[in-house]
Amino acid sequence: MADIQRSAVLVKPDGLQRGLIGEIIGRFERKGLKLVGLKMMHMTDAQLSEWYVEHKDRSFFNDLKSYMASMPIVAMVWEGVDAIATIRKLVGTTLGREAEAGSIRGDFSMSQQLNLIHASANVGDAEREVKIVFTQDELIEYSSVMEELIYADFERKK
Ligand code: 3AN
Repeated sequence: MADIQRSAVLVKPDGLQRGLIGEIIGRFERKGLKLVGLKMMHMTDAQLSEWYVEHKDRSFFNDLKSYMASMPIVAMVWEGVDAIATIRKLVGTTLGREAEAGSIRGDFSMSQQLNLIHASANVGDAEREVKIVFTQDELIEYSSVMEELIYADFERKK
């Protein structure tokens, strides 16, 4: 049985400033993921405190929030079978200079903090994160003509 999931993705300030939005979206599109939400925004301190709640006691928490609030970001929601783990693999591990070659961080980042992109770590985080930046009517339901080329029939049945 297919597990169709949604993942919240942010192109962080460094990704936007470095002109990597198209590159990142292109990788997800080519993989076969489906875009269901997209916007450019400034994240507020309140949104970031909620977003990074698991890091609230870490030394880098305030620094991370100010960097994320310093410039606009692009927020997206991508959908697909097992989308959460699939996207984490495309993104690569946290420390850019050690991330796997071929991943987004592995190909474009050297840093632990300036690592270009955020992607939900698990189903609970994805549900929480999507709600922090998107309202229900900003998530667009549509059928993609590509789906039957990307998945076999049995994989597309929920
Ligand atoms: P990931 O984004 O790979 O899931 P997390 O959840 O461990 O990584 O960390 C969230 C974000 O916090 C990272 N993307 C990175 O920007 C920042 N971060 C993580 N560890 C550090 C650190 N030791 N120093 C500074 N920033 C960090």
